[in-house]
Amino acid sequence: MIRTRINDLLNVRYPVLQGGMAWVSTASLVSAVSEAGGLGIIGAGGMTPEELRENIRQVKTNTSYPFGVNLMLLSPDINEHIEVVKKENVPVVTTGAGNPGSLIKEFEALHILTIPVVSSVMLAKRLERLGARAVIAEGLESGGHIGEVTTMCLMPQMVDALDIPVIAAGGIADGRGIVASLALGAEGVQLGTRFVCSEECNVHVHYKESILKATDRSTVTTGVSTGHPVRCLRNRLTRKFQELEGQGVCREEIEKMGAGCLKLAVCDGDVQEGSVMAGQISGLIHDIKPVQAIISSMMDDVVRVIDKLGRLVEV
Ligand code: TUI
Repeated sequence: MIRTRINDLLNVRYPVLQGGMAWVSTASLVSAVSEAGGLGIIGAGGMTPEELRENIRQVKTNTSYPFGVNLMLLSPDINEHIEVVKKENVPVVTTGAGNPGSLIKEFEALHILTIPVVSSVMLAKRLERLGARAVIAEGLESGGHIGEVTTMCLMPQMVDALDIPVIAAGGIADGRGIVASLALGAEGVQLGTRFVCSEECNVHVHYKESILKATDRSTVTTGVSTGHPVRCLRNRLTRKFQELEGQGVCREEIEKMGAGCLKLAVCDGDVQEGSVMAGQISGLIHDIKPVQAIISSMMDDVVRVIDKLGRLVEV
């Protein structure tokens, strides 16, 4: 059993969070993760305010364990999403793709824990000063919208710079990854891609199969020229993106092309023209399993790996 400040902060059995992925993290996945002892997180990005409210209510019906909502700060509906979260008694909010700033105090007053996802030490320190209760440090191995530093380099620098607990994200999909994160000073981990390949995740089966087929070099980063880098599995869409970016096509044009592509892959299963956001760890994922099996076998592995490491020490 692994116990850190995150267990008590979030009131969870395992310090394991499920990434609040837009279009992917809906009630069925979220409640399964919370039931299995982790923290399931609804991805508000892509949802209408009504859909978000429905998903929150569904999770509360399915489980009495804590859960969270991820607010994608670039969402056009962000203000309405904030109102829904405030009204529906959501215990934990994570934020992504921007600076949550003054939201932290507003949520804190309502006893909502705010845990920003960050990809730089500078922003993390600012958010700690503003009252963030923990941060999720996301390395560039992650799928979707990413920063510029790897988890390996980001984690120890975050841990040294902050007093609040740091949760590692990006490149973690098994017990070894969790132990490595703990070694770097993490008090929790967040996994996205691993949970996409679960039975309870409602993405199109073609999306899951693309991840199962992936190897270590299957992902690429698009949108670097627009200032919004996004990691996806290589396909016809990413080749088209790279061609346009190489020709210096303007940011607006490229972003217009990207809009709606994630939904196309997740909902319609078009894994050639759609955006199949997934992390660099995709190549490690070989099966689709129930969430409970993913979490329990991973936590068993954590104990085995730590035990093995202990035996490396000569006395
Ligand atoms: O948010 C994510 N990952 C995402 S959001 C997303 S939805 C999307 N759909 C289409 C195109 C683009 C995105 C898919 N994946 N991860 C959390 C994260 N946040 N990673 C990095 C950051 C971040 C970046 C800049 C956090 C703060 C930040 O601050 C900038 C500032 O304002 O200081």
